[in-house]
Amino acid sequence: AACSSYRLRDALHPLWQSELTVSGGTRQSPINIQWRDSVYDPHLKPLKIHYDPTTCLYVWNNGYSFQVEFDDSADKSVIMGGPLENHYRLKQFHFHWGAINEWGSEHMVDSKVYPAELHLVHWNPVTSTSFEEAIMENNGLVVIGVFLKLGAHHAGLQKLVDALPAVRHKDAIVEFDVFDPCCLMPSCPDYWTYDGSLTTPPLTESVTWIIKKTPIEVDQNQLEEFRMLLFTSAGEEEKRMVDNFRPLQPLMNRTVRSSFR
Ligand code: 1SD
Ligand code: ZN
Repeated sequence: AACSSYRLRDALHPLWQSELTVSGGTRQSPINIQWRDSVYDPHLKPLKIHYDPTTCLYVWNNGYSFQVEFDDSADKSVIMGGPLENHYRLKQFHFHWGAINEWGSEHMVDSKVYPAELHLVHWNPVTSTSFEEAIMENNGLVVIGVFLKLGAHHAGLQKLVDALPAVRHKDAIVEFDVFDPCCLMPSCPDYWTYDGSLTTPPLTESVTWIIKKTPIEVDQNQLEEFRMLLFTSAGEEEKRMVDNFRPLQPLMNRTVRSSFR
């Protein structure tokens, strides 16, 4: 029953009407990561993250999630190492979450679903001149995925949560300065990596995914603040921004590699 309601949501959400016309890909996201089928790769280096908190610009409600945008005009907030051949620039981060704690993440691990998932979206400044160009290129993007689980209050996340009432409606935007998204990263370095796609239109198969093994903890109130946001613009009949995740996609002919044994 839950499964068919996800499909109904997909069919009804305006963003998703275009998916019906996307032809079958071979490396779509998200996926269910089967721990025992993932392959340890000793050549995978530790992921290096250098974010400059002053490159953080604003937070906006794009009608599907809330997104924190960064100045990506220079190599100031970058990641390197891990499975990557060069550095990638941070463009934005956003979350996906459920109406209730029982679901919300896009990826799953051994069919376990988390209440929310953070995506930090980066682009390749060596092979592209802009984020928009990188979306269309093989290896153009790297998205780091971090699961959120219910637990302790997250002090770093709270600064962002406090900004959310200002962007309750679709298209609302508010300044959001000097934030280091590193505070949203689990301390454990372990990750899985695989070749996939964006999980929203245009669903291009340009993403190297790096999924952190260890979730971060957030408390119930913080998740409830996510759920207070709206898909709708001011003046429209209010629709809560919840269940903004794409259903699982087939693994097909792909291997998920792990940085750990
Ligand atoms: O869901 C996001 C979407 O909001 C947008 O940020 C897009 C990039 O333009 O990325 C997707 S996702 O594939 O990172 N989930
Ligand atoms: Zn996402």
